Parts: sequence; structure tokens; C-alpha cells
Amino acid sequence: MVEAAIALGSNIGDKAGNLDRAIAALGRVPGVRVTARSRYWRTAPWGFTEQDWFVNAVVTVETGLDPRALLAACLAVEEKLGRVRDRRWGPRLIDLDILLYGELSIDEPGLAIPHPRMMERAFVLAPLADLMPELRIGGVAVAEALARLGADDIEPIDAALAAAGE
Ligand code: GSY
Repeated sequence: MVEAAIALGSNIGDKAGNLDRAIAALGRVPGVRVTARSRYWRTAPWGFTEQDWFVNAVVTVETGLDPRALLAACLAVEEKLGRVRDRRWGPRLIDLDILLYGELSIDEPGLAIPHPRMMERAFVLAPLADLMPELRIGGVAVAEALARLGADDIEPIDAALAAAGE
């Protein structure tokens, strides 16, 4: 069994509900057990900024699947929830990205682990820091990388709802 970390994001429809459904579907995949979930974070869109805000989270799973099979399971969950691949950085109903797979490093077409851009994205690092702040990738701890980036335009969703009086 290997511990893997998977990032999730949604910015269409019931964003938090989409994450709930994706995590539940992931947990039903044979050979995958969801072991922890970060808080849900409200995050400003990165890349193509003229789109709605996202909800992002990270889960850890214990899995007997190899990395390619885990990737296929993530894509199947996206498909099951109804994701349509449209524009590259555009809005998405649900997105699942493998961040980590044990200590493994892979760089193959379609599959790079650790995720090559994870240490540059606060919307990945903030939820990952909920679960493993001291984990070091390329010699830098997750919490340290997050502090360097700053997290001005992201907040835990509970705080966002409280601020909106909901
Ligand atoms: O794979 C990342 C999808 N994505 C996101 C995201 O998940 N969150 C935020 N805040 N911005 C994003 N831009 C893209 S593309």
C-alpha cells in the first residue's frame, strides 16, 4: 500500500458539493481508501483569471493501485461527475490531480509526480499544508513554500461563508 495525495478543484455549479461527490466516488474505487481530507478553500482563479472562483481541497489516499491505474481512476471520477474538457485553463466542474505517490518521482507523458507546478500554486499548497505542512519537496517544506507565495486571495470556505453572513 502507498499513500498518495490528490488535489481537487471545482468552479462550476455546486463547487463544494462537486468535491464531496468526487471524494465519495474516489473512496468507492476498489484499491483506494480515502484517509484524510483538507479543509475546503475558496481560491481566486489562477491562469485564466476571467472565470469564477474555485473551491480547492486535497485528500490523501491509501492505495494498492499503481500510479497509472490511480490516474485512470481519477479521470474516471471526473468523467462520472460529468466533466467536459473544454479550454486548457478554463472553468471546470471537477479536476483531480495526483500530487504525490509515496516517495516516487515520475516524469512521463501525461503523468508527472510530484506534480511539477504544485510548489508554485497557493491553491494547492494551502490545502496540502492542512494535511502535511512539514513535508519537503525539492528541499522545501510545504508550509514554507506557501508562506513564500502568500495566500492573500485564498481562505478556508467556512471563513468565506461567515464573512458573507451565510
Ligand atoms: O488544475 C488546476 C485547475 N485550476 C485552478 C484551480 O484548481 N484553482 C484555482 N484557484 N485556479 C485554477 N486555475 C486552474 S487552471
